Amino acid sequence: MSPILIESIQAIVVDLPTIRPHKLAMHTMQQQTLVIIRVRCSDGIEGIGESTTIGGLAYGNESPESIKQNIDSHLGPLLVGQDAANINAAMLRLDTAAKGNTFAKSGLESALLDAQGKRIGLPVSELLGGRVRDSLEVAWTLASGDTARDIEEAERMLDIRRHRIFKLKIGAGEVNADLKHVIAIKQALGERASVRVDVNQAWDESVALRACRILGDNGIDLIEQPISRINRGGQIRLNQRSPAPIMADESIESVEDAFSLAADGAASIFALKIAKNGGPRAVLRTAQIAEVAGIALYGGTMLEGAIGTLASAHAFVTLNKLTWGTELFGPLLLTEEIVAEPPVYRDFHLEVPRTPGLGLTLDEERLAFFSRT
Ligand code: MUC
Ligand code: MG
Repeated sequence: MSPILIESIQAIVVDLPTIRPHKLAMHTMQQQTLVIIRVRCSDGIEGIGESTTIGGLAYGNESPESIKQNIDSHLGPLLVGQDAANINAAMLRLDTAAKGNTFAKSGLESALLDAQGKRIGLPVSELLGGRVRDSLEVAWTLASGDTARDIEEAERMLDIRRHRIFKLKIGAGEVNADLKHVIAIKQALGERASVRVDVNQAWDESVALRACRILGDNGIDLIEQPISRINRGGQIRLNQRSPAPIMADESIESVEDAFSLAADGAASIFALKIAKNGGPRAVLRTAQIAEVAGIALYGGTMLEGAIGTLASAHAFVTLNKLTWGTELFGPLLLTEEIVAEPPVYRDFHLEVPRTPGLGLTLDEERLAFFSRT
């Protein structure tokens, strides 16, 4: 039987409005930009994927525009004409010819998995070895920048049973004001919620040593990426001294980063992100490193829309243990959809479809409407 070939690859930049501004240490998002990947195959099947980042180049090394350009000029042409069903060979070809570019590779790997799942009638989770759960607990990020508004938002989420884990984005402001903001929210929510912070690398070690102690002493459950990804010594010391566990996020830009963080004892929790590792298969390698090193896991997001969110979710439902849950709420931050059936959030969880592939269909009209030409 002749192989099914990859016939064409398209990367489409889509700008979508958000429900409110989303304030991170390095950038305030006023909208979100997705890169949607379409992989068309010779058997008529199309796979869809997503390569999305935050704040142009503010967060990572790839921007929506560079992702599209690198797929159009380099990565796409390497895949056209290759066997669509051999995802190992396709990704090896990309890794051999192109360094880094994990966001772009993640969207391509997701699209190949989606196509293969549709082809053989299996959900992506089953292509990845099989799921051990059908839904994932989902945290919400409070990032309006205003304490009273954040408390109101958290209360609403608890009332409608959508979220009971809250991550606060801090680090943009003065540290004592940030600590006051976090403690006020924890006091308002009490034992009804898990409250965590993400500093997005904004502190230096001298600030972080004191701040982590205060946060831990005030009931904050987890501290994400308090200092620069470059300061490995500082991360090791903080991991030993902080009363609240330290999670690595920006420190992991590849599976190799995950290995060296684990070897150095620089974090006790890893944020798993398909975009940072190069796809749903690649992120599971990071998860396996963590598992054997005794590092706990959390299902992270780059605030992707429905496609990137479900590509992540299909990988995360295969994990033995996800001690810290996930933050796969990206689609809920957007006011518009480009898929026919949005992901289902119910009772603090995201439900992961059992239909073939990722379980999503593009809404062509809406995609065309929100695409940059
Ligand atoms: C990050 O740094 O974790 C994830 C959730 C959120 O609000 O921001 C992102 C990025
Ligand atoms: Mg983070």
